[in-house]
Amino acid sequence: MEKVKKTVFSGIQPTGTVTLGNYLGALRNWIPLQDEYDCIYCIVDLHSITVRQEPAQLRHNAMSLLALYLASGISPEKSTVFVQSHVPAHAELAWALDTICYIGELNRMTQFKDKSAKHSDNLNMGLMNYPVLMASDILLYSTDLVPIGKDQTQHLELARNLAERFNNRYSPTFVVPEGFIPKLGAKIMSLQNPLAKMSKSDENPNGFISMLDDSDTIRRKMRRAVTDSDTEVRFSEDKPAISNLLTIYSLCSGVSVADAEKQFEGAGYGVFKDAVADAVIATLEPIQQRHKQLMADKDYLNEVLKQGAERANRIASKMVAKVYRKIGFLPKV
Ligand code: AQP
Repeated sequence: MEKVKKTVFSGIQPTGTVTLGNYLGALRNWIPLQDEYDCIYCIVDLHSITVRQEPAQLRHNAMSLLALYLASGISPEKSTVFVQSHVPAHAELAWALDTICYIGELNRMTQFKDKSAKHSDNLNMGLMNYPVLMASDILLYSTDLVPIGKDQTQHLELARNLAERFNNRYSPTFVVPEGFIPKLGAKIMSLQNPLAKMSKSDENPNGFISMLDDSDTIRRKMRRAVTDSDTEVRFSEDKPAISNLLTIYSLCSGVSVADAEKQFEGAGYGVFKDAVADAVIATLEPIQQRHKQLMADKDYLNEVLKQGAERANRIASKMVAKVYRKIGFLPKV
């Protein structure tokens, strides 16, 4: 049966507090899609344990991330919002996909190489398997479109390959998904190292702005942000630090990069950084207020999760049953 609306799937890991990078590169772009698509937004907690997590902190992070989704404008009436571990089909399909994914494909993944280097004391199978679980997340829901930051393009490509491989080996089953990467903000860089992406698990908190940082902290981190050698506020490849700040400024203020360059001509970095801080604060403050209210209403948040899990389970369990049947497993009696 033809779908009336196309399906969107995306998720964020509850590995810490979502950064401005996650927001500008991903979360923010999810909001307008809700009117046009069937959107499924997941808190991908199964992914998060590929790196060691403290249980109480993980529980808190997952709930706080849900509140951030809603505070940012995700509507549980329009979209399906749920926690990955509440839907067993994610792990069930991942196992089947594992058996058609080659070790060499996973060994090549940049994120695996980066995270292996960072967590050499915990080189677990999950870390390597991460992209297969992500493929499962996406393929379970016959997803057409996956809004992601640039860092996830390699993983999405694997999901497409696995979908095609399964379809060819058995029969057409999965939709082959397309990525949706924003033109501006697809890779927000660290404030301390403009050659590395802004990451919520960065050991140096000055490298990222958390969506829940208060205004003083945001201003302080912005003032400490590294800059490039001259004093010109200009977007260019040889000015990665200022180009990153211009991207943040443009996305938060709505002023185009070209207009911002004119606006800060001859102004110097100090004035520019303060203006970037103002724009970020103005963007995050209303979200933070709604987040605070939502966190005080756990009954509501739990109800959202319950309904989201029911909806997601209905779709996902059917897909797993179909896949298992095609593979040749005995049907349940
Ligand atoms: N710096 C970034 N700029 C733009 N987009 C970004 N994303 C992540 N960092 C940036 C996008 O955010 C979504 C959710 O990411 P995730 O939490 O699932 O995992 P990640 O990509 O590994 O993000 P982090 O912040 O770096 O998490 P940790 O530190 O735990 O590994 C994705 O769509 C991602 O592209």
